[in-house]
Amino acid sequence: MPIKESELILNPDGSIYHLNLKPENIADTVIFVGDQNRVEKVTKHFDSIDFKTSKREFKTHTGTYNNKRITVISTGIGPDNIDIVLNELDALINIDLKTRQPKKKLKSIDIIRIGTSGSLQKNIPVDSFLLSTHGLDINGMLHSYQINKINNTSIENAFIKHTNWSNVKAKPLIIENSKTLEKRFENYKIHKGITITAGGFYGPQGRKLRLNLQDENLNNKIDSFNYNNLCISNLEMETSAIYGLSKLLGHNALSLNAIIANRANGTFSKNPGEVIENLIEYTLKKITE
Ligand code: R1P
Repeated sequence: MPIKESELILNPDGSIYHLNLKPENIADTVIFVGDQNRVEKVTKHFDSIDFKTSKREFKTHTGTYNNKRITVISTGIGPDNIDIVLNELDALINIDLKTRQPKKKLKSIDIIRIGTSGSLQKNIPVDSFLLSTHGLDINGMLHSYQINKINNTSIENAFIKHTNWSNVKAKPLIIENSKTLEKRFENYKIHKGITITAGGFYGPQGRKLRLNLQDENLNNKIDSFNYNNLCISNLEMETSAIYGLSKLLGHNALSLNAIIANRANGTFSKNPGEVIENLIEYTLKKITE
């Protein structure tokens, strides 16, 4: 049965609904950034750019860097946007948009997030790089899918017990990165850890301005969580959604984070632009090595 027009929505020119892309517009290596203005910060390094488009927060450039074709897409903020970007990107690759049927031979792509993030540990300072070994999903988006083959129940249960997690909130899920990509991008200077992906910036990440929080001590409990030497290193808003949907759809994903805030000692980078630029250059070098 073809997928109905209401479920797989195409624009009049045949491009996919939100991303405004056609299958030929994307490469097999895709870099995600949050901020639209970060797309140019990556593609200014390219030898050439052969395609550009944008719609809402989703801006895309495809071009060549050191003879490798790479696509850069801005995802905007949050796991809800990742749901749109991953599903539409996969549809461009693995669904025949003319027949509206999944292709017989499915293809995998590499997805690398270059993001910013706040560290939770004193020993992961501002201006350092962090590679997410796992995404710890506390926002609930992935529960809309059948995730029971990709999550890690024993770590989740330890986290639920350690934090006395409220059962009115979404059940936490732990999803691993692509180990193949991790091996390519790690080096002795990069910190590693579990990244928590929250569904908001303030209350969901334990920031208190004028509103009281459901659990004022949550960040302290998160800091002290340790499961067989796995610790929670940082908080942001996309990684677990990227890891979860990539695993379900059969793609390889890795999240790299420029640490611009340290929540443990209250510091913020004096030059966040520079650490992001350094991470962009590092990522491009590793992609083409
Ligand atoms: C919040 O300010 C945003 O910054 C972080 C969070 O994950 C969230 O998207 O990442 P990006 O800078 O990659 O968007």
